[in-house]
Amino acid sequence: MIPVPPQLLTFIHEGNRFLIAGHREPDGDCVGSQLALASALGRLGKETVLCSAGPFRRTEILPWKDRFAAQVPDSLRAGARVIITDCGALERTGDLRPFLEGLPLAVIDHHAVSPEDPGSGAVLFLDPGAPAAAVMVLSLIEALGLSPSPEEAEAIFFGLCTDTGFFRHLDSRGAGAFRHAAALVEAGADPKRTYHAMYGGKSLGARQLAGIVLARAESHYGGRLIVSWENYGETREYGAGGRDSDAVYQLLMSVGGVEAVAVIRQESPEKCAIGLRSRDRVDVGQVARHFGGGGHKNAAGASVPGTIPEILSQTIDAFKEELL
Ligand SMILES: [Mn+2]
Repeated sequence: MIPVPPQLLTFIHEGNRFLIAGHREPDGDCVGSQLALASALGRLGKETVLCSAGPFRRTEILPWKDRFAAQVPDSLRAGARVIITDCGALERTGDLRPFLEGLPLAVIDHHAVSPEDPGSGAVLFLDPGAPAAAVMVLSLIEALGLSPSPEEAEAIFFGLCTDTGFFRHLDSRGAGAFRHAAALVEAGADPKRTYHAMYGGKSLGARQLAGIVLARAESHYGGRLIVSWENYGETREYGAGGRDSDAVYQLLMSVGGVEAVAVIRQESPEKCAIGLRSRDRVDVGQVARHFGGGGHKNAAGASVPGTIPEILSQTIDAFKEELL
């Protein structure tokens, strides 16, 4: 792991008030790393404001929704510094961006971001090899001379489990994640509780919608790519209890011979989100960037204007380079 840059410690020591933000449509790593960071800075006597543009779509993060502000009043922006976690640039913070712009900025991220993305003058702690932004926050907490509290350990463990699919996505280079996991469990994290928080609590409607998406799946490139979709009406009818895309990806990725999965979700009548997963060699991050999106090699996404049939055929085409 890349060590915590001393400039980040200085950035924290010299500030009194911190706006702690992450990417729009937060996940467990984003929320967990923000919560742990805010808690640790609070123990150092700093004032913290947790903020997120939302929307909080995933059921597992709903319990923390009320801790996050969607807007920051000027009175709290005064003299504040910004730290974004699990997020490499202000544009990924969505509607929060106007509240964060113009303030001193530090970035903690494990996505493949280029140092220019956050803009000049930002303090950068970037480690594309880290399994989750949350474990980078753990390193930061330790570098600040603290040990994680039980609540911080739980939040960081939640982030680590989210981004590793409860350790399923790790390979033979993943020993560090297990060392972090052991330390976090010793500090108070509870794997059984975290597992139920992550994978329980789904609505029946979300499972039924997953069934519709599965029934519609079609294979391309000789079975190496599977695509499916859900329309706006279905998202609204069944999806109110939270989406269950992880279960859909997991089931489709387990089909013999499949190398990548794309699920298109109509977000509004004019716009669709493309969710992408892959195994090993196929780089869906590259496919997502083709659509102006981003992410990791094996998990990525983009938000694209257009109808489902248009985006479906564009998505299949975009895999040509990876699969032909
Ligand atoms: Mn992450």
